[in-house]
Amino acid sequence: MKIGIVCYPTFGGSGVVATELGIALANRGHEVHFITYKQPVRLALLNNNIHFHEVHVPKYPLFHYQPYELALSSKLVDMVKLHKIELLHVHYAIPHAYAGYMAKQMLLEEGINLPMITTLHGTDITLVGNHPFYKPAVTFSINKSDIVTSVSQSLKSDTIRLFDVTNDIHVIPNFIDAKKYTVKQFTDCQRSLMAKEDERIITHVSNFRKVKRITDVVKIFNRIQKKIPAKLLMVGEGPEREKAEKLCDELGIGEKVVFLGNSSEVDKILCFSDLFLLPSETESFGLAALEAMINSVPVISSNTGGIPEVNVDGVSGYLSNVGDTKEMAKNALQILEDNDVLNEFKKNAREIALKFDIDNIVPLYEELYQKAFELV
Ligand code: GMT
Repeated sequence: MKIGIVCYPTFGGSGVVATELGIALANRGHEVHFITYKQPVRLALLNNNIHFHEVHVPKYPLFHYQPYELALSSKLVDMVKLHKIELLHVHYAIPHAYAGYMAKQMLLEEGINLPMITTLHGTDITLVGNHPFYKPAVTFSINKSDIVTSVSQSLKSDTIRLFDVTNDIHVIPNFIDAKKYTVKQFTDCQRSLMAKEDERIITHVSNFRKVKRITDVVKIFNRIQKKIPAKLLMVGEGPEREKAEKLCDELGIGEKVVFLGNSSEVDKILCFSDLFLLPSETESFGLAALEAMINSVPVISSNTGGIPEVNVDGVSGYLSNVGDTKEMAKNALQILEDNDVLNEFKKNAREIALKFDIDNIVPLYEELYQKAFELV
């Protein structure tokens, strides 16, 4: 099958999922075309079945805002015709589902009936998409997609609650490629680079937006480090980073917290981590938690959105109400203070993560692609 994938190419959950899905589809013999404004960060092009087409938006003095949707729809039309793409899979509703639908309509004028699948990822529904300025366009593009998927049951419920949806929503959870995480040797981890032998390593990975509650990460760690020797690794970049750095300074824990910025070595960092913190305000799925879990890292998280569908309370970690940093720290210590308990949680975290293995999930998308052809 020739599949066009539209996604955000930057660090961020939806782009990562779209890229990993595209790579998996290519490995299963499909021809995959990524169409976006930059090469996705996790995309290596050394594969005959993977192609990348960059969307350019020329600057013009009249434009206060560059019309990316327009450039994207035009590029989609051109690429579909040039490469005989048979199906479009757009990730993140804004503006991809809207641009995809416009491309679909333009192609229809030329007698090409292209099925379009939209995958909803989270903030396109819960934060941004729900804004009155976007809502009519998001509702329209959800309802006009041939097939809609959401990455969790919780996101499906949110979509139905917040939008006037007339389309069915299929839940297909996010995934990880377990094969990638089996060959690692403990010696590859180079734990000693980051912490002393007696220190527990606690990690947070995100894009440091407000929704991630970065200062809660620092507050939880502050309580932990008062009881046991520990180090906090903060991986990512974003608007809340400075606030978090200031808080570390105020609490006098600056030396125990390392801000690593964006990293392409997240797996290496997770390999030597003892605990992962995800106290988000909302999270449609929590791919970062799943990536921690497949690396045998237990998760302390909030009990919001789709996180409970991934992190199982008392098994792979613990879940608390949003903002309850005191309880989160208490739960973290419960896991970290005893080696046997920690090892049990580590084992469980990996076992649960294995259920989300790519080999179980990609066929679900392939089935829907077949169904999409029957619908157009
Ligand atoms: O919030 C992010 O980290 C980025 C965002 C995105 O769309 O790029 O992530 C959302 O999609 C991810 C992949 O499906 C989910 O794992 C995240 O939970 C979700 N983020 C939120 O809902 C806040």
